[in-house]
Amino acid sequence: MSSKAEKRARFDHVFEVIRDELVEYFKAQGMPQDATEWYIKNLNYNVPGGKLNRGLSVVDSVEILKGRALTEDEYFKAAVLGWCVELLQAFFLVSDDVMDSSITRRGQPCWYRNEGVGLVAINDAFILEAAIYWLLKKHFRADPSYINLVELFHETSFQTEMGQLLDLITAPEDKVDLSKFSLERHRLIVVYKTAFYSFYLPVALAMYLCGISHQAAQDPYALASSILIPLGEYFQVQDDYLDFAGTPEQIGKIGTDIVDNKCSWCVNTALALAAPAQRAVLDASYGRKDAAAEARVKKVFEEVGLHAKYAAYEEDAYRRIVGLIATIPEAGLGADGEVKLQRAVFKSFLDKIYKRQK
Ligand code: DMA
Ligand code: MG
Ligand code: MG
Ligand code: MG
Repeated sequence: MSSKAEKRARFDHVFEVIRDELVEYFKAQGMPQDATEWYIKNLNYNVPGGKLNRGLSVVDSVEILKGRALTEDEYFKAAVLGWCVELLQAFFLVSDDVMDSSITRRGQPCWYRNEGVGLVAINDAFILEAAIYWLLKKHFRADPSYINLVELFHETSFQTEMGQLLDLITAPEDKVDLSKFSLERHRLIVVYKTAFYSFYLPVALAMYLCGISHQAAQDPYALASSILIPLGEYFQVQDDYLDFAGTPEQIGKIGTDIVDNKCSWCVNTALALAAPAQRAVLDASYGRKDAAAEARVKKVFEEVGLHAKYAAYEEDAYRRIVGLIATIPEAGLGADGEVKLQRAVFKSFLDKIYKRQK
């Protein structure tokens, strides 16, 4: 197997190919020079440059499922699907940063904060999403998996949008009410806003591409989901924790959850541990657009021992997910004569995020 850097370079090359295809189409529609330059800048600024965990997981999963090196064409198709997931992610992140009033992303200003962009970012997000369906049609129109791929992207987008709705209405800007928060509410938010698109989607795409079919008894997709949704929940707890504990240099973004009144893992965990005086500080200072208030909240997070709680959560989540992976039969799961779902798909994804620092 090639090194991590080689793998990434090969994957990055496919981005250039699909970007150029999209730009050619854009020009062929009669779009003038200024619009074309804007579109190229949107694609280059927002699509590559992340960790690529989601996109690379499509390729890795296809390789594991097939159990052999991919042909040039198989690799390209898996990588196109990987970039479709990264396009979906770019679409969500550009809009998420507007809604969360974020400052930086991937170590640069959020797209909407660029000179002259502002609310044009809303349309730029839509146009990133549109690219997914254009690419699926171009590269998979004749593939037996085509309709499954299209439906999966649509369903997953709907789920993510439900999650973003829950995230936003649980965090009203003008009235902070911590009694509305709970770990139950948090779980629902993170499963919908993150787990489906970040974890189930890449693996299910790989499964469809490999021709794995749904089964009435012991459906491989249901089994995959039963592992990937908890994995996604764990990933978003990491994201919440890093929003508080990570430095901007480390995570590439400035944390905004406390100021934004978010129902994050951190505040829910702190609420369960806070003494009455600490609770009073949280009630008075959480969700306030004020750096001193944010610092008081962070101090309470430190006092209640959030770092140790998180370390314990992470160990427990890891063990739990390893246990879930073991529910897959050692020989794999799937219909006779088809590619079978393998434990290694999930182990590979878990290893990508365990103890992540960014
Ligand atoms: C992430 O929520 C969910 C989506 C759909 C982007 P978030 O606001 O916690 O993400 P981030 O911390 O990256 O802004
Ligand atoms: Mg955000
Ligand atoms: Mg958000
Ligand atoms: Mg976050």
